[in-house]
Amino acid sequence: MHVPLTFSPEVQAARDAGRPLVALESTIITHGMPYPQNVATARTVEAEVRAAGAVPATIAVMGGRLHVGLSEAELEQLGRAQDVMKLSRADLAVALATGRTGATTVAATMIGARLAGIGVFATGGIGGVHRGAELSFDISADLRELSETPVSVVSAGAKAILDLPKTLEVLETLGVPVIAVGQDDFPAFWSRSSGLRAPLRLDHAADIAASHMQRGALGLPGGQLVANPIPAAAEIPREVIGPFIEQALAEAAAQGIAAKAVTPFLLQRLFELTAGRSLAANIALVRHNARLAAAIAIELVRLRAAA
Ligand code: PSU
Ligand code: MN
Repeated sequence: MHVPLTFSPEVQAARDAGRPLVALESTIITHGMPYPQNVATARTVEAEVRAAGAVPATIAVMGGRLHVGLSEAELEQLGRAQDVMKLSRADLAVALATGRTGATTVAATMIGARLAGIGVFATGGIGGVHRGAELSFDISADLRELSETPVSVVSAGAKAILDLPKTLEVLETLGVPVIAVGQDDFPAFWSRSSGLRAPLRLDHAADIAASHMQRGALGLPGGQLVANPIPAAAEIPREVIGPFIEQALAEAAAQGIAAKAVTPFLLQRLFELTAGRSLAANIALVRHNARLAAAIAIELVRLRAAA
């Protein structure tokens, strides 16, 4: 059986010409932001990738096909749709086999990127170890995917809605390099610092690309978590966002929100509690990550040509 892969014309042309490609996820569109800001952001992020000299490939499952690169109309359709499936590693095959439409999480987008030969992927925040995981066992499949699938994921770290120390511990156990960019601390999405030191630091796209290639040469599976802090001008300081996070978490617990619904619930509540400020920060950091991912993609093409 083959994978029902569909490349957009733009992505197909980039593949044919050996141009740098950057994968983008779609759960951020369907479950991470409200309409219409979600579609506008997806377009802006794609434009950032192009302006930085690479080609964007937004990944989603539509009508039972794994799309790598979405047209304007497909992006709009996905962004408007209600009750879109949230597809992680566990769900991808069922969705494809049964002709469904769904958005890909970080884990599923990594799988799509690997199938398309794309080495780098830009997003906002990754899933991680949820607070209270010692009781709920809620640990995102994104972490294991990073240890299995050779794609470098550019994020702004992980949200403080998660248990960040435990998230870093699990990544260390899984052998995933966690690389802060331009600073020593692991960033916390809306805030530049989590107060925790990242295990590794690289300040240049060329080094991140070289390290990505070196992992392949070593025969190591898995990718890299590149943690790029939000631009200072867009930051929401930890002491400002902290109380809202506590409130959103308390509401999730009181309402019995569980499993796949946890992350979307918290994101929506924070959007409401911060009167949209969380969303503005989110857009700024994804754009910033798109630019870094494009720079890494360009370096990957250069290194592959030299190899
Ligand atoms: N964290 C965010 N924003 C997001 C997500 C996570 O700050 O949009 C999305 C991503 O698609 C991520 C997924 O892969 O949620 C993780 O969900 P879960 O925790 O259910 O694995
Ligand atoms: Mn989960």
